Amino acid sequence: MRDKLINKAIKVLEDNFQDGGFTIPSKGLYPFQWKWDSGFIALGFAHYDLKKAKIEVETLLDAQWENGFIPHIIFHTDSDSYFPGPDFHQSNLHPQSSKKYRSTGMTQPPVMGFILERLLEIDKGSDEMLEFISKQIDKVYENHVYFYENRDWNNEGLVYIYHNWESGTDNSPMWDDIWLTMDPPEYEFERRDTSHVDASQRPSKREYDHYLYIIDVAKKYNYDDAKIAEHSPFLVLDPLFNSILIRSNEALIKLYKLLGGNDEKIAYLKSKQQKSIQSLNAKLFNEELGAYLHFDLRNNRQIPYISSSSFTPLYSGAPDRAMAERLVKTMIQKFGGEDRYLCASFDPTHEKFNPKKYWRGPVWINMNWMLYHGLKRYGYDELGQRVKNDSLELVENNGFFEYFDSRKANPDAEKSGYGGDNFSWSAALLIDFLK
Ligand code: 9YW
Repeated sequence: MRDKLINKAIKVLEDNFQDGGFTIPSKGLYPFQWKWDSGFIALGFAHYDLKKAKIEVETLLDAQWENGFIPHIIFHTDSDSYFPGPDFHQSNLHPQSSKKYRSTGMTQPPVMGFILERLLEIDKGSDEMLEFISKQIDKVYENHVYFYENRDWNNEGLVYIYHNWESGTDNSPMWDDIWLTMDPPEYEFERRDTSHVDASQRPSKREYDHYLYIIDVAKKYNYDDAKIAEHSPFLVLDPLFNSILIRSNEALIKLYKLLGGNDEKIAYLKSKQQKSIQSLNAKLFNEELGAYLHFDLRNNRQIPYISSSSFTPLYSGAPDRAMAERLVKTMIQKFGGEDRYLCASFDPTHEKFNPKKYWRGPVWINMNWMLYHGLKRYGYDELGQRVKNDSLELVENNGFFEYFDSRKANPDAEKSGYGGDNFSWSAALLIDFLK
């Protein structure tokens, strides 16, 4: 069974690997290279084809801008099966954008630090992998410096996102109250996603109007970070994004130490790390709700909803013992009923929960992968194992879908896999789970 599943996962990755040296997340629906997908995908390749794992990382980092920024989508081809494409985003408005690749002018969670660390683990610390890392690591470091120097608005070690797509959790109910503060124009455009996937599993047209409008604001200022921070109607501190940054800092420090030298870079990362952890705990942890929350910088308040992102600080190592205990309690009480798979992307006890709609409730394998490692880090082995087993069961029963229904008895459908099929990170992380 295990081998059969791994072989199927390999087939998904092989079919999605493209000539240009990158892997699409899912055919039709997502025809380009996405930043955080690439990292997770590289882990799947690394278990059976190290060359492809390295190419995936290299191609992504090759699209880095002169200021250290790495875009969320690299448009390697002219595919028109996706909207909004390169002509809408116009990354060339930014003076330091890549001259080689067209891309978006927004980013995604900085996973590459911990991805490099995991690649070295998978390759058992080999000299070849260390050599590869030594060639790539400065680009990842520069990406972290970019974040701290340009996106840490209050100089508190926490970096902002200016668009919901930067969070990776596109249509989460987290943003609903922000949408209420905006009244974007009605855009005329042709949706492409809903020609590949059932519309009930995707964001609404009106939600897309908001997404497009924020991009237009950023474009008006040529994607200048300071101007965006001043004018974007959306400006948020995301516990997921910041936890990933913290976890990747930790990995970079470890890898630089292994490589030797680099004292200044290590010192920089360490000082930022300390500040980030302190502020994450002080500003985003909510004792009453027992979870880390998003912070809306524009409206200066915590957003009082719990999602799977609320637990990802476990992966970063930021929570102290008591906080970790509190998080686990919340996860079990609200997300962990016997009738549920862990971990729903949004609080199943909340009225905004929707078990079929994208980031408003379904289980995502990449989130589960981070939660598994986070729970293990704090010694919650049994709960971690449950997250892992649930992930495997969902994929085994339904296939390599993009997201899954968290209800064990699903009254709505025979299959509980939704969104894109043959989805790359579901395949890649299944391999990493099983190896
Ligand atoms: C979109 C590619 C991306 C992921 C995001 C996910 C989705 C794209 O797909 O966004 O058009 O909505 O939300 O996290 O990187 O898999």
